[in-house]
Amino acid sequence: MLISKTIAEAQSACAQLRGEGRVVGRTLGLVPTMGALHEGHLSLARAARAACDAVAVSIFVNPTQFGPNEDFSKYPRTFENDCALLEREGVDLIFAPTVEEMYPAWASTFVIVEGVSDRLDGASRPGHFRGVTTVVSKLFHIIAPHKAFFGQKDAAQVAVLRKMVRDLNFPLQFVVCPIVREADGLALSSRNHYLSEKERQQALVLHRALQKVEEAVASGEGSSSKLIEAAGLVLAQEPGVRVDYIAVVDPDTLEDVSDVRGALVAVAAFVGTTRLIDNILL
Ligand code: PAJ
Repeated sequence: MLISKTIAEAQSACAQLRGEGRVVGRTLGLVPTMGALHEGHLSLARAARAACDAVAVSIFVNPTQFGPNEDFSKYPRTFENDCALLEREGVDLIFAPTVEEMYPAWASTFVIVEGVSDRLDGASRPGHFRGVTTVVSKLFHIIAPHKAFFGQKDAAQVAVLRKMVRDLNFPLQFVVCPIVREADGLALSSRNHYLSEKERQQALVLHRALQKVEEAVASGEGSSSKLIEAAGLVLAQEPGVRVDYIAVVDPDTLEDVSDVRGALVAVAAFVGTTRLIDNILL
């Protein structure tokens, strides 16, 4: 497993991993991450390992997707442990650039997917998706993967990036993998590190609210406002939890829908000061 900190080194390593110059090429998969790896990230690495001949994982805490009052400086960084986990998964390359390597002082180009970037998390975190689309575009150019793997956990990110891939004709397959949860239902997240034991229990209410929505749909409820109300009642039972949004939307456009079939039900809430998200597809 090669650990590369520079773009030039990663580019030449990836050319080799793709088998360039050979009669028969090899498929290269990319898993972009910000590190602090858990089973959710590892599930993406395994999906890439199963679907591709070679796998690259990027570890980069991307400053441009954090707002001025967000957790960039205290975001968990566990690089040594991440490398050990990825080695075990048979990953070929870790690309772990510095901030200066990815964003030299002279760089001034950003990628913006208009419309969808301003909904759900984009509405709560202005400029967040501009940072995500810019860094993921750069990773796609540097690594040039045939397939790129993302988690359904970040449903709005999936919508924004899928649109970017279509709009800008990135020559790759965009693969979305299911949400990995703890046994009690909590969606795995690097930000779960921030939770106290009490908050960890309170955080379960996000999953409970989504389960309530699933039950309501199973018993015939088809009105999105009724589903939002039902989820809101469950979330309100946990006083330590402040709702950011509850939305029933089209999974591609993130616009509100009245017909809930195939809709994305997404919630975001602050547990103490930690902002958590979760979702289900109906
Ligand atoms: P990060 O939060 O590290 O997540 C990296 C990838 O892991 C994302 O595609 C995310 O959806 C996926 N993931 C996280 N938790 C998951 C879970 N419980 N189950 C399944 N997949 C999960 O998302 C980012 O980083 C960044 O925005 C990035 C795309 C790397 C750009 O900086």
